[in-house]
Amino acid sequence: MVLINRFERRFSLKLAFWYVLAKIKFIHPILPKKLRNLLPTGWNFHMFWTAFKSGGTRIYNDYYCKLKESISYKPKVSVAPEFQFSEEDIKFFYNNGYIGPFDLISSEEAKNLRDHLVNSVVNIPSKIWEYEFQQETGLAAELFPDSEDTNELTEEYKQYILSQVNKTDRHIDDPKLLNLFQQPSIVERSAQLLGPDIILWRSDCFEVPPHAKGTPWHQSSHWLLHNMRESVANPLDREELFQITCWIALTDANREKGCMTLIPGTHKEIYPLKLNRKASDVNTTYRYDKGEIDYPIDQASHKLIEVKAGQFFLFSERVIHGAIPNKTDSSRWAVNCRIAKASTRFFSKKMFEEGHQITYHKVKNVSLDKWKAILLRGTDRFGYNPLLEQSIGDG
Ligand SMILES: O=C(O)CCC(=O)C(=O)O
Repeated sequence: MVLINRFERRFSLKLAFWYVLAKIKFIHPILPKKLRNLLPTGWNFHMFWTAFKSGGTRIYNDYYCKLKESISYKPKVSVAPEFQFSEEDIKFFYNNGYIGPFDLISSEEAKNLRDHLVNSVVNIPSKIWEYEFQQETGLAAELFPDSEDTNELTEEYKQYILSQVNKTDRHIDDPKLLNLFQQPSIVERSAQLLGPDIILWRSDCFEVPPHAKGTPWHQSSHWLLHNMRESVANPLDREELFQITCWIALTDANREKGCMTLIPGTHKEIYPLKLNRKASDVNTTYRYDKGEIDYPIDQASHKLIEVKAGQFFLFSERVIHGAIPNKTDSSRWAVNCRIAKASTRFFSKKMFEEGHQITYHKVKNVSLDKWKAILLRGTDRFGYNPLLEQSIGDG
């Protein structure tokens, strides 16, 4: 084991103590809350060992696992011919981590939706999320020590978080967005990959402003992302394909205008982040800017996903992805949604009862009262998630 400096050695010793304590579950109720918040309860041994060996300079921000090879590439449901995938298509998805693009709405409809989004959604305070601000605490703060200049909860920072919050899960209070995600073109294709019973649990809006640098490379299957300790997404089998993302362009997204880019095949394994433990040399608030993904990005072949306004593609959010810079004078807009097997439990009982923490955003007591999953297709035989009462096609 090579421990380069004393900060790293100290970190490893602390982590070993927390990891052992995390495994002794029966004593958790009597531990002080401050200590409990330091326990990596949702980590497996590989995650601990990687962080320990590296003195905390390599950290998983997602649950470490590998994707199992599928035993069959047959579509999991039969659908109308216009949405039909072949076995070759499904094999392509399993090998590469994406498929598409496909047509969804006309470019005129996409433009109208973009206008609606900009004028009537992302600038209107979300009624879905209530939260309070708090400096990063617990394990997340230990893992990602902030440099001094970002430690402040400035007004500017609070506005930034508000704008992020306003873009998240707006399908719950915006029928137009919900209706878009419920289109058979998306649902029927997703069901062939995931199975007949599927839910939508998260959506987001993404702007790459004129001449902005795009979205950094990342993987995002929402295992630990929120507080670095516990999983947000809990499928029956972590190594199965349990979730996919649908990404819909509301403006053209091409090599001039901030299109998505991904590294085919990287969805088969989760990679750690590389960090500087001495002091944070990265100081942006966007979560994965706090570390660079530990993958030879420069040597890999990048696939640009160029799409026209109104088209979408499906991908595994575990594939290493990002968006390239927007060189044009107008914003690139897109919306996405995460679609999962209905057997996946999102958020834990404790998160519902005690309020959720998104420590990397410096927010606590996030109320999940208004959060609901949407049954997109089939039935929910599990009852793990509160469902929004809305029939398909409403809106
Ligand atoms: O649209 C973007 O720039 C990023 C989208 C993204 O990261 C995602 O859909 O997971």
